[in-house]
Order: sequence, then C-alpha cells, then structure tokens
Amino acid sequence: MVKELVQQAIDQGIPAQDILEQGLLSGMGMIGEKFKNNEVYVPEVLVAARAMNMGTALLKPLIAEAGIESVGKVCIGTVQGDLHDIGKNLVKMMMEGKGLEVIDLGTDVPPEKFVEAVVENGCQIICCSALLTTTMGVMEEVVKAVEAAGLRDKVKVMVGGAPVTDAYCQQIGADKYTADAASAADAAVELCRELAG
Ligand code: B1M
Repeated sequence: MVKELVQQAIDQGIPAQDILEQGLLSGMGMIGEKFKNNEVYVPEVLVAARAMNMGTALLKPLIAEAGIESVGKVCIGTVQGDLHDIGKNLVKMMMEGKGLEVIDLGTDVPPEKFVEAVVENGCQIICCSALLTTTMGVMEEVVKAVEAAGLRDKVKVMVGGAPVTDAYCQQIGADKYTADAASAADAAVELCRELAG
C-alpha cells in the first residue's frame, strides 16, 4: 500500500523530499507516538518500518538524481547494541543525494569496525547513529578508537539519532552533531571540503 501511494505521489509530480518528509516521516512519527503510549507494539512498528523502507526505496533514485560526482567518502552505521536503521538509512540516502560515496556498515557496529572501514576505504568521515540512550555511549568509544588508531586528525566523526544532542557531541569529542538527515548530508559535504583544504 505504501509503495503504491508513494508511486502515485511520484507520478503526480510531488517532489521526493516532500513525499519523504510530509508522508513517510510524519507517518513514522505517529507510529512512534503510539508506540510510546503503548497503543501499538513491536510487530506493528516493524510492519511500519518495513513499509517505510519500501517507500524510501522508490524515492532513493529520485533524491540521488540531484547528486553530483563524489565529493567525499563516508562510512555510516548504527552503533553496537542498536538495531534501529531507518534514520541511518535516511542519512545515507541524503548523503548519496549530495554526491557523497557512502559505505554502509549496517547496524550493531562495534567501534573497531568503523575504524577498519576508514582504513580499508579511505573515508574522510565516520557517521554514527544511535536511537537508544543505552547505546549512544558507544559513540564515545568510536571517537577513542579513532584516536587510538592515530587517525584523529584525518577523520571527522559525525553523530546523530533521537537521544543525541549537540552538547553530547561536544562532551565526547566528536566533530559534528546534526538533528536530521538533510542537515547531516550538508554538514558532511562541508566537512569533506574543509578536509580537502
Ligand atoms: Co525502538 N525505540 N526499540 N524499535 N523505536 C525507540 C527509539 C523509542 C524512543 C520508543 C519509545 O519508547 N518511545 C525507544 C528508545 C528509548 C530510549 O532509549 N530512550 C525504543 C526502544 C526502547 C526499543 C527496544 C529496546 C524495545 C524493546 O525491545 N523493548 C528495542 C531495541 C532493539 C535494539 O536496537 N537493540 C526497539 C526495537 C525497535 C524495532 C525493531 C521494533 C523498530 C526498529 C526497526 C528498524 O529500525 N529497522 C523500532 C522503531 C521503529 C522505533 C521508533 C518507533 C521509530 C524510530 C524511527 O525509525 N524513527 C522509535 C520511537 C520514535 O522515535 N518516536 C523507537 C524514524 C527515523 C527516521 O528517525 O532514527 O530518529 P530517527 O532518525 C532521524 C534523526 O534522529 C536523524 O535523522 C533522521 C531524520 O532525518 N538521525 C541522524 C539519525 N541518525 C543520524 C545520524 C546523523 C545525523 C542525524 O549523523 C551521523
């Protein structure tokens, strides 16, 4: 159903960004509220998440169309212990739309895996997403792992996700916090430009 409705909206010429923000994201926001109030449960949320992913899959090429040639390389993942990936996937999609090359490490990513990905792929930025207050602490471990690998001056660490704040970003010594996927993509492009000098 979501797939058909998204396709219908695309066919009507509604911009992909509007379909995403006013349709899919606001729908997921409602589910989130209901989940919080115990009006729906995990299976319903999973169904909503799957529906959202089907809708975003249709939007992805349209959002990427606006992209230009690779402006930098980023690796992204949801931190260890955390399986939420909808926001992370949106950040990835927006970054690809801005012409960034994105290596997706998936969910439940331990700090050392972020560092390995940087070394193997020559990424300029690590992007960490966390949705749980119990997992956001892993972001600090990622910063420490980057330091321990001697890469701190070469790699920027970006953080985000519902419980994360700018103050927390500063507290753990990460480089950039953004509240949403579109700002994350803009910030990543900016950081890549800075690193390129
Ligand atoms: Co979960 N869950 N969940 N869940 N879930 C939350 C996060 C929760 C707030 C619900 C609630 O209680 N109200 C709560 C966390 C409470 C807390 O820690 N404070 C919670 C909980 C408790 C849990 C479980 C522990 C539940 C349980 O089992 N008892 C469990 C944990 C599993 C685990 O991870 N180990 C769990 C499981 C699940 C599902 C599997 C059922 C499912 C995830 C499916 C999936 O992702 N594939 C799920 C979902 C869907 C949610 C809610 C309803 C929606 C999250 C979401 O996708 N939002 C959520 C409630 C809510 O948020 N209202 C909830 C839409 C998404 C687009 O937003 O990810 O925030 P978000 O991304 C935003 C920004 O944050 C930002 O960009 C996006 C928008 O532009 N952003 C970044 C994200 N990453 C970024 C990185 C950046 C920059 C910006 O830079 C690098």
